[in-house]
Amino acid sequence: MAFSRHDTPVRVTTGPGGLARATLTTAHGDAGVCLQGAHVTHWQPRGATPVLFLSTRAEMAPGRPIRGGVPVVFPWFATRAGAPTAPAHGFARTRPWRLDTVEQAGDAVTLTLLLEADETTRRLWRHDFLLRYRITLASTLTLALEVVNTSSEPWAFENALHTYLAVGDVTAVTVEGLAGASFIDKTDGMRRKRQDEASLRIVAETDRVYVGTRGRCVVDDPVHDRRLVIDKHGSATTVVWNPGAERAAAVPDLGPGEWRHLLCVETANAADDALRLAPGERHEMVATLAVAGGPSRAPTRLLRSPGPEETTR
Ligand code: TA6
Repeated sequence: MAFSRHDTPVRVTTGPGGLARATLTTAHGDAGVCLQGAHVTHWQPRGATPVLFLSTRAEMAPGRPIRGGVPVVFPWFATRAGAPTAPAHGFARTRPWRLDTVEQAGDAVTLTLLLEADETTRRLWRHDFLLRYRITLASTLTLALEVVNTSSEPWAFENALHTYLAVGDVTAVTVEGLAGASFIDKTDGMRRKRQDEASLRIVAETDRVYVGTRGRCVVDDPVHDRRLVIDKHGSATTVVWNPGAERAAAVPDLGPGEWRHLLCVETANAADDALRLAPGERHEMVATLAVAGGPSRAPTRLLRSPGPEETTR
């Protein structure tokens, strides 16, 4: 269906801190996207509590990262190797992106945002690139990040959709989908470990980079009586992060006690899974978030097997 200005499900306004913000409203729910960072700050399916955590102390200001929602991480994950003063998680999350198109198909709406190299990004990372990010709000939220090498030489990169999920009480949730996977434990000197437990419980500060993990994760939240289902493709890394009480107290843009209400389950390519693109090559990573009922009333249609791995490389 062609997009018409008269029934636009998308409004662009100036939000807190003077940042441009797109608000999406469809029959399925609402979402908010800050054009700085192409940062999805809000997703609330109709009748549900918000799926994404956003800190009450999130800083909304030009050039500052936002605590919560879905920061887009590129071209390096966390601290850049050999450059400890480079901005954590790269620059994509703090650069102004361009809203390219709004498309409507039935009751789904897709926003496409673009980011290209400029003088600021070249000062931090010398390569030319194009990022194309498609955000689709339907009954699910689908986030598709395409990376294109527009330069004349090959380069390597890491990326992540650093998704802050809103949970009732992080100490009560379980994360399914990572049994037997190897991870780098950032809370224990980057030691390599294996998850022997069938499901993960958050009992302390948790900061794990699971490598070689391409499957679905399910966060079972008994307090909200729902399961958050994350399907992905083009991603070999899953990051699970919660700062725990002590570390959270030192994070200035997190409100008191808010660590309990967030769990990051990130769709990524990082560490061993960093990618390399030749000139003209592209790569797509897609995360689809869905809400299913609690264990007692889970609709099985959201619990199908993930589709085959699809990348455009
Ligand atoms: O993805 C997990 C992580 O890398 C943690 O180590 C933690 O630092 C978190 O990201 C938040 O990073 P930020 O730069 O947003 O404070």
